[in-house]
Amino acid sequence: WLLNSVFAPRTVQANPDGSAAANYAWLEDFKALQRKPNIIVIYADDLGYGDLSSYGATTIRTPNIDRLAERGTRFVNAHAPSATCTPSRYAMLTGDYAWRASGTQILPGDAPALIRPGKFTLPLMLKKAGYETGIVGKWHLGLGNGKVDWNGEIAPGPLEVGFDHGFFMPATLDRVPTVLIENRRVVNLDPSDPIQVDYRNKVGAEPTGAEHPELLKFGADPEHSNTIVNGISRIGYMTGGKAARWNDEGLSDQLLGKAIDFVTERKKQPFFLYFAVNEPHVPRAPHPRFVGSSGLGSRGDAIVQFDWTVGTLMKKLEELGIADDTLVILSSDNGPILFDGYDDKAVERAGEHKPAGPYRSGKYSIYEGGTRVPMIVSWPGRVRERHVSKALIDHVDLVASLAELVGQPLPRDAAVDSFDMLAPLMGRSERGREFVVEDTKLMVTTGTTVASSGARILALRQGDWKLIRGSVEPHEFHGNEIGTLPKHQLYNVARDPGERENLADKMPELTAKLASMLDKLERD
Ligand code: NG6
Ligand code: CA
Repeated sequence: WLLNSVFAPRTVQANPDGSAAANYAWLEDFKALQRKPNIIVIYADDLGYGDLSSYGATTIRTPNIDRLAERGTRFVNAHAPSATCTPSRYAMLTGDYAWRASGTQILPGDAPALIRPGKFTLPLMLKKAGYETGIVGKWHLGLGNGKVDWNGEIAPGPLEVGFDHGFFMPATLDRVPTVLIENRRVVNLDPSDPIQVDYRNKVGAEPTGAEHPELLKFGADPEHSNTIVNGISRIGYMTGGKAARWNDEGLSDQLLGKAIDFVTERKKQPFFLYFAVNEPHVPRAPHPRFVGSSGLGSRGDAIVQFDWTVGTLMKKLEELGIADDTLVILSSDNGPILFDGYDDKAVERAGEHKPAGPYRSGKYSIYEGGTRVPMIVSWPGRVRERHVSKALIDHVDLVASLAELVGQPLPRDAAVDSFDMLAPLMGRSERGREFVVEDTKLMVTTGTTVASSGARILALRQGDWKLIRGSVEPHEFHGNEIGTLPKHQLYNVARDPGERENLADKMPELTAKLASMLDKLERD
């Protein structure tokens, strides 16, 4: 039964009562709509399953996101495709799991474009359906063809893989260059102060965190102790581009402003906005008006800032009269982490707060905490309201599901891991995927930086069962267990959400069956 259901064709599934046709009346309904819905994907960075009050957080309050959940469907079994940023975003945007491709580990800020022009992507598909597409925020999928010239045209990048507009950061908050790019150019670049970036050797004469810790707003580990920008030492060295550097405390407002401009200018046409916010990724430097707002230090304050951002954007949609025409999907690229390189007291201030909720570990981990993330979908009058869905779903499914929504065919051999989950996404069916593959990589040091370029660790979720493929001795990174063991692990995540009772020895047959299923999935 396992194998048959896994390899079932990528078709729309009937509801449990079998009444597929009747259940699809709503789909026919909105296919007949004159206007296709706008689509906004709000993708948080390192936000955990337990970080929102609608997901059980009691210390942090997130009223704006909770309201979105009340007006829509809240998923409790949703997965980011991977336990770190680059592979999750790669999978979400292409519909292919990252482990099928090479080079899909956490990228340095000067890495070449990972999604090559010509590859089928979510924004490309939506463009074909008449959407204007934009990204605002974190890219972290590489730029250019090798050596990027930050002072010239930067391509390929988002514009070469389906986005009409881009206002984005090359990589992460903690990586150089700490500048924003609009379409193909660095914003506010003064040609007489050119940017140079190097991930191995120091460039220019600017102080580093390692040399001048007294210049820092907060301390950092050796990997985060290179060039200091805005009182924060980063991963990698840069010089020049002084006028172009972002201000961490104001960045969130700046990105929100761009997101608001994007939707305002396009309120008459269907648009797709990928709003990739940074909260609560390190370094956490929220705007002063949020400092102290959570009682949990800067990580909690960053989450409150994110909540406010979501509320402000939603209010704008209402003011523009397009709230009812806009499908909003809010989720996170991977699970949570408290300490991730900066001494911001996130661990000490966490108190009783459980960033991964009931799940084990968080970012970087193959345990549920690594990829089980909050996911909220809302579209007033269309997506079921006040609904909690247990459907198993993965961000890799957005491509096929949204293609179904806008009536676009998927080319053969494209988006191979993406299933049409439109019915569950709309809160109309509890039947999600038959299986999900969870993914991470071991963190290793290459040169002076640490990246997830080690062994790939995979797990298979099938119904309530989870097999973690045997790999290496236990590892941990920044206090999060990676979840590796030399032998396979088997858990029942419904009865044992914390993955404490390894049933592999007790249930060797199921273990072997799931392991061979995972092998087959990987091969095909
Ligand atoms: C790691 C960084 C970490 C973070 C992560 C990427 C070190 C020691 N740690 O390499 O701070 O930037 O990469 O996070 O360098 S992610 O959410 O974009 O995947
Ligand atoms: Ca992340």
